[in-house]
Amino acid sequence: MEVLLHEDLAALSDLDEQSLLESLSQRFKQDRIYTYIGDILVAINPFKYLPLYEKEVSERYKYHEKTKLPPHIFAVADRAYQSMLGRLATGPRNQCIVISGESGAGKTESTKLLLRQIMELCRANSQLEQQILQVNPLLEAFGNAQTVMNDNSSRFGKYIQLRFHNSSVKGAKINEYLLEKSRVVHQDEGERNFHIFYCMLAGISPDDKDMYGLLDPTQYRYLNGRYGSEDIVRKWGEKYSEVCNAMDMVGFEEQEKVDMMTILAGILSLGNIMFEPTETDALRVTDKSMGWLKATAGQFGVQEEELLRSLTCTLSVTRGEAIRRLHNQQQAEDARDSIAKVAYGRVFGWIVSKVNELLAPNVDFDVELSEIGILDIFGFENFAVNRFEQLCINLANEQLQYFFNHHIFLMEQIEYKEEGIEWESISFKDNKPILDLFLTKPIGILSLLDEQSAFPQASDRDFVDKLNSKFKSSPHYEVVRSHSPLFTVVHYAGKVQYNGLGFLEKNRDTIPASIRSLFINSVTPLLSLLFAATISRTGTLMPRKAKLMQKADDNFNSTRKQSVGAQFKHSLAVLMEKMFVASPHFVRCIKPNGSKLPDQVDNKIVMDQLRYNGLLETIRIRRDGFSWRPSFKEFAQRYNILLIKPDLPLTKESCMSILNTTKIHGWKCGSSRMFFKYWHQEELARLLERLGKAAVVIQKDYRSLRCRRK
Ligand code: AOV
Ligand code: MG
Repeated sequence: MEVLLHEDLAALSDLDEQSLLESLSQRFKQDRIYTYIGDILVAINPFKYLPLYEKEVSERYKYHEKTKLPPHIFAVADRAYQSMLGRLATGPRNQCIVISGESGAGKTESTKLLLRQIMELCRANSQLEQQILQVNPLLEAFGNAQTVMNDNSSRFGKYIQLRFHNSSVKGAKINEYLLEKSRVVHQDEGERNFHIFYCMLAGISPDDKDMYGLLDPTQYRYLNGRYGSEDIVRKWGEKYSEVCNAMDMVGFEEQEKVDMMTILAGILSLGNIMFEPTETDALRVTDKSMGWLKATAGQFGVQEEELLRSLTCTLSVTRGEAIRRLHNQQQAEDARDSIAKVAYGRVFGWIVSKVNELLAPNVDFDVELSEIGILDIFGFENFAVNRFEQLCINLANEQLQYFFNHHIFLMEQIEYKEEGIEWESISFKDNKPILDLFLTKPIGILSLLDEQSAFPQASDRDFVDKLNSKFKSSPHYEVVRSHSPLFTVVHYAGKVQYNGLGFLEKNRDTIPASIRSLFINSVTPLLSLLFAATISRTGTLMPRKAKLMQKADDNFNSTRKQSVGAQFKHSLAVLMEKMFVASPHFVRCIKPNGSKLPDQVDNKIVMDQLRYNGLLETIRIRRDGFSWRPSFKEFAQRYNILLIKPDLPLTKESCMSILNTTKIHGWKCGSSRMFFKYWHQEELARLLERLGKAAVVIQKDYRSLRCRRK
């Protein structure tokens, strides 16, 4: 029993898959949801309230000694913060906390707890710290939604950068990745639209409801005619006031708030516009939905005729001549849905840019500031139907798994070899080939998608045929025989079958010029601003001039616009660049069962996660390996004080003499660096601290002696 309850699995001498599962689930049954593997935290989602995060607990974990307290998410915050201050060890000052796990495993909750504890550690209790915490409800309302896997599923990825000067926070920046805009117009069985729609409808006052032209929630097609029980509606109502408070706090002006809500109402009305063919070639709005057309035009602040035109035809310019092409019914419905998606996407981007303005008022990003980044992306997904969005989400998870592998297995073992450390190599499931399948140029999945997207006549079928012909012999790809354009990717976390329908359109994501000019001419100030300016990848609004120079967006689809896939690939690469030069801290979230239930462990589901996360291999490398590897110079510089010889040469011999004065054992010496176990860092920090205290005592004694002498 004792062994089963071990808090650090890396300390166990013998462990196989079964006993690993057993240890974790025994601990889980006693509400011990956190377990260490050396310096890595494993967190199992309890799906219930646990009294683990009270003020008093938070206090206890501030500047704590890891071995003295049970594993905790607050401990990760503490470690990142102290490392950022240079208190714990050598290494880069910038830190990143990487939280991974499949959808519903607890990443977003962990992120919130980490943020809260880091803000507690800064202590100053300034307005900025409060603001950093308070923007979250706003982002979640607009960016999260209920899915079959998670009632509060993040439908965008975020990397939060906290910037510090010494110990206090000076600013924060949120980078958002790939909001799942398609959710605005379509949700699968058992899923919902973004929270904000339900919150708004539940929480708004009757007067405001009239002002925005909102009707009964069950009327709206984009909400699938579904609303919720009284209990749920009450909760949404409460959430709405939270969102409104957050908006006030972020500093939205009254008019901006009104505009934003009116745009949301407009999106809902727009969704109800239906079309039917006429006797001639033209298409008309059904009689029943004429009212919705009028309502939408009013809410968007645009001319009804102009809205109708942009729904029912496309204007293109060929050799200086404007040519109008009438839409068929499908094209009109697509135009309607793309207006809804682009409007929602722009509102979201604008909110993020407002939040960033608030959180980094005067941060000069050139000044030497240190940083803690927290990455909370959308977890690995495998639904009944998987679309372009799932492909991007799963690619991001693939990239994160690679980052983990690279850090934990690859770099470490390469250094053993280079430095002549005796080592029995530990194999791990390298997912580089899967990453290459997506990212390689010119024949990765994303490049082929771009290639096909560039042909106006190409179909989704053509794209999938192309994949089939290129990758049919790849071990990570499977051809699917079907009338639909299906294909399967064998991901690190399992096989996912994708439906290629809509891939080309979603990847192109072009806004027809008529829609842009429709919105630019809107009398709703916010709407016209959102389309006159463009929103950069980082979420900041850029003036139109800069945008034109960047050629980011296009008119009449004539200039080349970067595809969604290419943009996403680029932002992942930028993110990885940032993370590779920081000291990483890993939190591996595990979902105990597939039914969102407390106190239940589904052995198969957990075992699958342990396997694809490579947790057993991680335990082995943390147990046998040396995760901290400072150069002789770094080590001697920092710890020469233990020998009380500040002018010690920064050599191997000095490192050895320093260590020989301590009782620390189990370290090794390479050809240019030292090799330490993960716990050595703390032992050395303790020695330094004791020495620091001793120095204070000596100083005090000396002073009192002098006083007495006087
Ligand atoms: P995710 O971020 O990993 O999924 P969340 O953090 O949203 O998952 O967690 C899902 C739900 O599990 C939350 O809404 C809570 O109800 C519950 N939960 C998670 N962690 C805790 C905890 N520490 N204590 C109590 N309940 C918890 V996704 O965003 O879908 O990939 O995209
Ligand atoms: Mg989440």
